[in-house]
Amino acid sequence: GASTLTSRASLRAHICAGHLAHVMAAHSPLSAILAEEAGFDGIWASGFELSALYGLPDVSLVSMTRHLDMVRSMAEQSSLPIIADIDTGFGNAINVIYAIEQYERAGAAAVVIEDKAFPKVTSLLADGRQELIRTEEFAGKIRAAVATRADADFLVIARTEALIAGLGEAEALKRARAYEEAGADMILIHSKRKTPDEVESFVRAWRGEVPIVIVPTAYPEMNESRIRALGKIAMVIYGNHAIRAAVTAMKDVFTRIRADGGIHRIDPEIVPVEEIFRLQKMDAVKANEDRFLW
Ligand code: SPV
Ligand code: MG
Repeated sequence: GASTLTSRASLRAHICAGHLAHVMAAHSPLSAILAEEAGFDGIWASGFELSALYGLPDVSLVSMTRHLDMVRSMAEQSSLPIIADIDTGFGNAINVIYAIEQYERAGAAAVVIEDKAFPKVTSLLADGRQELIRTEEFAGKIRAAVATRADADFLVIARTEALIAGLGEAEALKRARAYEEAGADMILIHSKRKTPDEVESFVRAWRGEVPIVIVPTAYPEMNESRIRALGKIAMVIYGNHAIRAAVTAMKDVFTRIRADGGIHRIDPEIVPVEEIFRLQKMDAVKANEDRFLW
């Protein structure tokens, strides 16, 4: 898009100016490139998507180094700010200190840390076994993150799973308040309710100063015009639509090739190999061949 954000400073400025940041999940540098070309304002380095890419459930199995490596690889290929999903922060506040140092160096613009116990269980599962840590303990993790960041524009986003865990709005508000006091730049409120009412009620009741982040995967009717009308929300994350799009497309194409007995019918319906060359920046290789392969 015309107003593509290209740094930590611009992400913070965008949010402080009251604009809504549109953030797309990615699970690879290639999906990050496509999200940038589509005009999103940021990349969600989703733990769910990366777990799924490895064929694993999202239950703290993907190590910090594996996730960090992906963040670095995305930062090499996309200039968009990367919002890193660091789950529980890989342990206690001591682990969070190391994680913040690493993610900041890897080029992330923000981290989201959630108040679940390690190992976490994925949020959207209907009967997920959800366990939260004490509010004071999680506030300590947020204070550790804020104290550790070197760049003041690096955003520390505190995510409460109180609604996901079925603890109710009062507990969610109490936790969000404590996390704001601990220094969080934004509060992510997550819900697996199929309708927006639970999140809308939280947002209306929120009296804090910091803006809210939502991930409306479970309640897709909460579109951008409804989000704007509600106010207080500064970031919307489309949490797993890159991996779901990839699965949809691959299933369809693979099935068709088997059914058609070859690639002859699908060929004109998928991007040509030249489009992959473009995404790989093969033109730069050609130019360098002319310059240097003498
Ligand atoms: C993720 O994308 O990894 C998230 C969002 O944390 S959710 O899967 O809905 O918990
Ligand atoms: Mg996650």
